[in-house]
Amino acid sequence: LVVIVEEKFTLREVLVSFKSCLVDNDEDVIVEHYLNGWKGLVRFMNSLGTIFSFVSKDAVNKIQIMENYLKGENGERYRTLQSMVEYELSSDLVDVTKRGSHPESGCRTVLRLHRALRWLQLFLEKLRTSSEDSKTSTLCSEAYNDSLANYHPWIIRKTATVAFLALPARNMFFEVMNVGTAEDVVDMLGEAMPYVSKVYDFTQELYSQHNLLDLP
Ligand code: 1Q0
Repeated sequence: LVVIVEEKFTLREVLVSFKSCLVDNDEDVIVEHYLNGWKGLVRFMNSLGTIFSFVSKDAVNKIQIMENYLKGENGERYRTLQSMVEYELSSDLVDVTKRGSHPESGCRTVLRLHRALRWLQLFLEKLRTSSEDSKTSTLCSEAYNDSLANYHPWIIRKTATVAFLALPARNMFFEVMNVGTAEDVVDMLGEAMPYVSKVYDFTQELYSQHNLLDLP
């Protein structure tokens, strides 16, 4: 007898998990928890349908790269974003101006996720303040154009734009989030997004201090 247990899973838990990333008075981010937040987001992404698998595939790949560092012999150096940046920079493990012998540094890998987190922030904020008849594809592509699109070549932008058209409607989206009524969703986003913002802001500041915002 095989019993399949459907795990109860809500977007609230995922977003709030970003809270546990922050340590030392919000002056550092635990990489393992950051990746857990991302894994939760990927699960939501996958529940939206296979069209989005080309997006989640890249995110999964980047999560995997980071998990390998964490499991590796220098795993301790990758415990927090701050320690990762210090370690990789001081050991010359980052391609700073053009891709070379370190195409998959932790710093450049996290930067890709960090930029995607900005998209998420913009998109969920739009969703939170949207009216009932708003189109998710419009909200999503506006958020994308103001963030990730600036780092993507034409072919990816084009593909992403087509994929957005397949996004479910606003009420469907809210249902998938599994937090209750539309009103509950709006409340939840208002409560949970500040955690995501804090993580985003910290990372942005750290990367800007070390001139890492344009890593190839
Ligand atoms: C829900 C709608 C999804 C829309 C996602 C927006 C992103 C769209 C386009 C991304 C295409 C990515 C293809 C690969 C790009 C890479 O070239 C790029 C750069 O990396 P590299 O190594 O080539 O320099 N990679 C990235 O820019 C990273 C992109 C990761 C995007 C991951 C976005 C995952 C977000 C998931 C959150 C979904 C949760 C939504 C809430 C749903 C609630 C029901």
